[in-house]
Amino acid sequence: INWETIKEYEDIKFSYFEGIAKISINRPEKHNAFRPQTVKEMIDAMAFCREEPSIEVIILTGEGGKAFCSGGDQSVRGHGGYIGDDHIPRLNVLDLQRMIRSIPKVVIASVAGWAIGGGHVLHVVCDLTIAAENARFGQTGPKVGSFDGGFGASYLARIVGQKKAREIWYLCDQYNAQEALDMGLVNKVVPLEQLEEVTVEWCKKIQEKSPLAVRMLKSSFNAELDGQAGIQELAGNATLLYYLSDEAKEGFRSFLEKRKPDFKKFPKFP
Ligand code: 1HA
Repeated sequence: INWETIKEYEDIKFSYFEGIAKISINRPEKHNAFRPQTVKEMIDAMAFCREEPSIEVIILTGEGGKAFCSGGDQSVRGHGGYIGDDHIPRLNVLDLQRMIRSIPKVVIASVAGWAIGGGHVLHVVCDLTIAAENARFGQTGPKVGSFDGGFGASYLARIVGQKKAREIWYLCDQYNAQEALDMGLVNKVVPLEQLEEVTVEWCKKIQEKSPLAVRMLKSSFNAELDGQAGIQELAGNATLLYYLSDEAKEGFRSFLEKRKPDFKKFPKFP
């Protein structure tokens, strides 16, 4: 696969192939742990993906084949968060999690090796996860002095059930790819050397489908779980569809033409 660089970054690779964008954490010497800069770059790339119409599906992954992401970089943890060059402690990965959920395009986590801690939560919030046989999953928060009580707890529990989610967090055990598949935590397990190929195949299958239908489905899945923000997302898509109708256009046109709108002519459905 001939990936073309979209933009150069320090901590991530951001590339494009036939409607697919790939955001790949590039800190393999730290098992792709993220620091504030890493997350800042991922947020920037995600924002680009949202705005760019030629990007249809997004892959989130890590370089090196040994790790997807091992969570927050513990060596830059300080008083109040993860500390970057500006000396300000941040938990900006939470913003990235929300972006992954709300972007109106499917995001697929392609996981080789470790998906641990905040890195585990990143795959959890993706729409789909394809795991290589060497993938290992788990949370470490209570071991290293952290916890993610947001999507990392409640959305994880929606996926694997309350008992299993509590086990994952309280025991901080690690789970292999087959165990992850068995608990519904991942969609598919493939040999490591086929990971990228199968991930791209899944992207292609999604790309053949009606983009508006897929978009509506993503926001529908979110709506049930994300409260008013979820409903806002779904409703925003309903507004988008409504704006495409002649009935909605009659509204603003009549205003501009300084006449009464004529909505009578539009069909009423049972
Ligand atoms: O919980 C949150 C948040 C909650 C709310 C809001 C925001 C949050 C943001 C982040 C997080 C978190 O992510 S907390 C959880 C942080 N992550 C961890 O606790 C995982 C730490 N790593 C490990 O447990 C292990 O490295 C491993 C099980 C993934 C792999 O073990 P292995 O194969 O024995 O490799 P290891 O030798 O440990 O790691 C290779 C190198 O990568 C080591 O560096 P070296 O000694 O060779 O110089 C290791 O220190 C480094 N490394 C691995 N993970 C991290 C890391 N360095 C910094 N931070 C890491 N997370």
